[in-house]
Amino acid sequence: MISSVSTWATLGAIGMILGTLAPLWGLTNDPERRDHYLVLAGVTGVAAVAYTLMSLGIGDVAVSGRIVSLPRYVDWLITTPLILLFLAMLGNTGRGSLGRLLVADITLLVLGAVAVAIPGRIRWLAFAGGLAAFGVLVYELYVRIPRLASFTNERARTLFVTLRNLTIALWTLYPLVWVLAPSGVGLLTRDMTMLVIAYLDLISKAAFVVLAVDGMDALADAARGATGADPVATDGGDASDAETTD
Ligand code: RET
Repeated sequence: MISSVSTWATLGAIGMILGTLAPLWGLTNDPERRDHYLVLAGVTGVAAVAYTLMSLGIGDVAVSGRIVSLPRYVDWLITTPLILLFLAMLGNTGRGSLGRLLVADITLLVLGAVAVAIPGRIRWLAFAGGLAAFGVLVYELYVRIPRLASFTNERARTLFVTLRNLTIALWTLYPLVWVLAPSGVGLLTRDMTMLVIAYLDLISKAAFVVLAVDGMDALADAARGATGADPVATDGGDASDAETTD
């Protein structure tokens, strides 16, 4: 019998493949923004491979009495940095900001993996550390980047805010699912966890990528100077400025 874990994973793979078509289209039709499209194609492309492996049951390992899909963690380790890289590229915030985002991201994922791997209550400490790193990431995306960013035009700023809000809202649900899943208190079965995570992954990756490709003409406008040549400094452009209102 086909397990529903593999059914949900197959549907996830199909969704990610479809999501990859949009940036591939962009690569051929809008070569000037090649780097942006490559990052976006990487997000759904890597996830498509991970979901294909998961649908075949490849990379499942048993740790502390629980089955963990390695392709899922490897996928997250590659694609969440790419999502953050894309957001940082939109804001032109430079390496410092990107570095802080990536360190927070990798820290929370590693602590999440450690929390799954170690038995007993101590793993909740690792989980709490992951939550703290997530707090740093949200602060950077929500407070610091809007202050430091210089968007090429107003539409690029709107695209950033939309994608940033989508990212924060969806990513907040992952630790919640982690707690409910077999990794945490075990209220959700493995099947249900795969369904919920596949659904979350599809929105946070495929929908993110499609929205991003759809908004790329904002950057094309800026390059053509169609909407005014001056970069738009959003909330001042200096980290010492007053609070942002985004
Ligand atoms: C864990 C547990 C430790 C604490 C936190 C977590 C958050 C994970 C997140 C994952 C996002 C994944 C995405 C995948 C896209 O396909 C590791 C569950 C905070 C935010 C966006």
